[in-house]
Amino acid sequence: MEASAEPEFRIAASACPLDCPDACSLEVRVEGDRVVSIGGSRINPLTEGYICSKVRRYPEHVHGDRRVRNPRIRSGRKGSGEFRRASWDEALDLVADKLKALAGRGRGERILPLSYGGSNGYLSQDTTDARLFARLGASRLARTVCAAPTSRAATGLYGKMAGVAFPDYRHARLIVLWGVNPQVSGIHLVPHVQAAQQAGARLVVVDPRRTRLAERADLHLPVRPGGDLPLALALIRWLFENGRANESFLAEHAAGAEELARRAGRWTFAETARASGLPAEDIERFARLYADSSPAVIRCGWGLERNRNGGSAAAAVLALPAVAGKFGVRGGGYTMSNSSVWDLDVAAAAVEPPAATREINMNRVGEALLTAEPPIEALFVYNANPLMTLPEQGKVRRGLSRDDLFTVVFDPVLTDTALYADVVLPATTFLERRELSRGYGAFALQDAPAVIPPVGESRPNHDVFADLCRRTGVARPGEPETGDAITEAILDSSKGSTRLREALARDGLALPPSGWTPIQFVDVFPRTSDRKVHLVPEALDREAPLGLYGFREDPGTSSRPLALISPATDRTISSTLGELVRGRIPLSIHPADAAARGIGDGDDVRVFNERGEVHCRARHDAGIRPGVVFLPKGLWSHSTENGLTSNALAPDELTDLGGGACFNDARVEVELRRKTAAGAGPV
Ligand SMILES: Nc1nc2c(c(=O)[nH]1)N[C@H]1C(S)=C(S)[C@@H](COP(=O)(O)OP(=O)(O)OC[C@H]3O[C@@H](n4cnc5c(=O)[nH]c(N)nc54)[C@H](O)[C@@H]3O)O[C@H]1N2
Ligand SMILES: Nc1nc2c(c(=O)[nH]1)N[C@H]1C(S)=C(S)[C@@H](COP(=O)(O)OP(=O)(O)OC[C@H]3O[C@@H](n4cnc5c(=O)[nH]c(N)nc54)[C@H](O)[C@@H]3O)O[C@H]1N2
Ligand SMILES: [Mo]
Repeated sequence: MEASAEPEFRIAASACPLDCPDACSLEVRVEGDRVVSIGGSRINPLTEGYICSKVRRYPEHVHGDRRVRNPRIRSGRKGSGEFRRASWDEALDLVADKLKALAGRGRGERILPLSYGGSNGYLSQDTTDARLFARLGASRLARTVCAAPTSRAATGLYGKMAGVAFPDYRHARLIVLWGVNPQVSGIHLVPHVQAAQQAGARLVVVDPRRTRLAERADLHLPVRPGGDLPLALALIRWLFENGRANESFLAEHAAGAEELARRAGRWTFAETARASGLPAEDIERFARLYADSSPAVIRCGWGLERNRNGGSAAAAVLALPAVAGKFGVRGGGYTMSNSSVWDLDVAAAAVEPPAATREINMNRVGEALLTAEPPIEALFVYNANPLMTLPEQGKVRRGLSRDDLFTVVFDPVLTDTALYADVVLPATTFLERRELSRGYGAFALQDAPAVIPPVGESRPNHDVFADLCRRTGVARPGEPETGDAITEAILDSSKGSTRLREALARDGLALPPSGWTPIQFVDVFPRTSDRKVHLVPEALDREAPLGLYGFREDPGTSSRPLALISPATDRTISSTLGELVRGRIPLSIHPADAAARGIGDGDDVRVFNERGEVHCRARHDAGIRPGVVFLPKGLWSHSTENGLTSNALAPDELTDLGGGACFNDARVEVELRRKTAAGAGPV
């Protein structure tokens, strides 16, 4: 008999731990040791059986030609990407010797661990790695590249209260998408927005770009980047001045309402129009629509935090539902990040409390590599691709090029950053190891086993850092080291560990104690000391340079008039999967801005400021606000002509709260480099 044409396969359950709100439950098709396709399952109810186009391409990432299969040691100059193959023993002994030598001479602070969002899984970060670096006395990293300002605001005002669940958006009469683009960055919210619209709900989108959802909105407010703070304060002022503030809610549930009203007082519609670049009548229309609609829900994203006013802007947006009294009903309130609904404590697995060593803000890593005293002599990169994701790419690259810097890059793929490594270590992807994970939108905790064996000689993070603890002599007997032991320790840290274990074992998924569709101020309350909303929290007021809600003007100048923004696209997750992006990626520019510069659609341009320049093509885009240009985040060097990206133009100044990144404060000029016959093509 002839063998069947259909190869042997099996379907395995998994969960996506990548940096996204949705935390999809997955169905993975495996043939032999290979992942051949990935789709969504229904274990996480939010996933509803479908996933994004990026993760559908994940098999190409797992088995692709940029995959690192063995440890490598540098053989050429830094950045050349020339390596020789090494054994794990040789590579880890080399790394351990370097780390031990620094720590042994009391120079542990010259070691900098650098990790961020590669995997949001609990096992990926802050377990044995934290133990290793704390015991070596390494410098600490402030993980601020994303969500630091919004997180400060949400903590200060509400102690990070759980937000409105995506399925409850169907109950809203008004949905506000503020600095968020779920069509690419968390797709499972979209059908709920559409269902609400079909049932008659209004949609407002605040975004400098006319995103696909903005096209279908009742009101699109193409705010100038960084203008969200005046816009939110204008609504707050109008609510207070027109008797539309909910005084009884504020009296019962809020502190600081009078002070907030006072600070919002200067933001008349006219003054706000000047600062935000929006027509005064649209701002007023927004204010009336918000006051008149209930339930009204605000989905606050991260687009509004990535500028000098980001923290105060997020705070003002989050203050709105309190001032207008939008809580207490299904589909009313706000959604920010829901990651803190879990009481799991990863530190329980690390065992070691962090040492009180110096802290380096990751947005200033370029600067730190070049000027920190004492200098950084060993950099250990994992779960991150700093060359392509941090501000001041030029500084980061010069730092990584230092001959006296010893750099380790631990990643499943050979990233642009890895080209600068002395030692490259192959990491497993989440499909090759157990992972306990949760999203920051969906209310779902998932425990997923490995679905294939490690590709090549790759190993999981916790395993390699446990090994390094032993090789550097800082390991102690009995500490959790395996994926299973670490998972147990993390689950043990929850007050509801028995319930979580039962649910995970039974369903592969657990819901938080609040359930998966809590109503704000009915099922969940602020986790502040007095369970009230703090509208002008003192700590935030002290931290912000101009005080909370203080506005800093646009940093544009006559020679750098254009605001360069770099939001997410549906091609990558931050820089993850960027190796699969084919062709060059163009800069989006409004036709009027292009015409003023003699730039045709598809022409080669130079985007520049005092920090550097990016060479790419221009693409005319009438959907972008004039005065704003757009080159996405997460590109790899092969995606532009000269290998630099928007990060080369982004300042390393910090946001008003949380020490966050000011990517969208990049101010640039664009110049024609060469006329081309070809158009920019599809993007
Ligand atoms: N210009 C510009 N830049 C930006 C932004 C912007 O708005 N504009 N936004 C930023 C935002 S929102 C974020 S979150 C940051 C993200 O910044 P990063 O965290 O540096 O970027 P990622 O692409 O998430 O990088 C993750 C790396 O981790 C690797 N990885 C995945 N899983 C594992 C694992 O299990 N083990 C190990 N060792 N490695 C793993 C991936 O292969 C990838 O190379 O980028 C920021 N960069
Ligand atoms: N496909 C995909 N999904 C992702 C990611 C990804 O890279 N790709 N990244 C993940 C990560 S790390 C994060 S943090 C989230 C981010 O999720 P989002 O917050 O949705 O994404 P951003 O890309 O930060 O920007 C959202 C929108 O803000 C707009 N924007 C830019 N500047 C401003 C401003 O000053 N004010 C206002 N109101 N809007 C502005 C942008 O044009 C963009 O449409 O998405 C996650 N999901
Ligand atoms: Mo992010």
